[in-house]
Amino acid sequence: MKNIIFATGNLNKVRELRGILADFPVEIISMKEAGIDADIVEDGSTFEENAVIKAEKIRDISGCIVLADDSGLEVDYLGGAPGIYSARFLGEKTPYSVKNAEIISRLQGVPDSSRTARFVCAAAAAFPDEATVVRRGTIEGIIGYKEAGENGFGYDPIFFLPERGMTTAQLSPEEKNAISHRGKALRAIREVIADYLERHPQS
Ligand code: ITT
Repeated sequence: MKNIIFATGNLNKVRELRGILADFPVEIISMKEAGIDADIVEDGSTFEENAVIKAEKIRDISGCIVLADDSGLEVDYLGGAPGIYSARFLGEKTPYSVKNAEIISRLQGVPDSSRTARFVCAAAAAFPDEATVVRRGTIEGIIGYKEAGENGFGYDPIFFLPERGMTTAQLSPEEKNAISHRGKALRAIREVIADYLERHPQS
């Protein structure tokens, strides 16, 4: 089976990706499993640019097909923040309970209609001999009034889906993958990789 490296240091992303691509006949290996320990500077100005930076850096090191995900939370009332800085918001090592509490407090007194937000995921596939392809997926919701749910990771406990009456941290992993930004972006990029592999049966 073909090996594809997933260029991320975030084990939650690896877990979700393995669920989303469970029926895709490729072996997804993490950077750690591939023995790659690279420091990647995410200095792009969009999710897409950062996803391409990560995928191409690891492609250059490994010579393999490489997938990368750059994602985050855009809160409309905060002008789209934390956006591409979602991992770095209030400091990379700050617990998400603190980051989530801060977002809730910045929205104190703001009504539901102005609490709109979205998760964005740009998924990039870099190839040894072809141009990199990037696809975006999003999911719309509102910022909740308190954390709820134990599943997922990061900002999931405050990302409330009005039509479901719960946060993405209260969905099962399968339910989240079926509707999430990451699920949408990775299912789109799966088509791109499948097409590449069909044209490169020996790769
Ligand atoms: P890599 O760059 O190594 O992949 P990272 O965690 O630094 O890992 P990003 O730069 O893409 O990843 O930052 C994304 C952040 O956005 C992530 O750390 C979460 O805080 C948040 N995020 C992304 N997807 C999310 C999701 O599905 N649920 C909750 N929070 C999410």
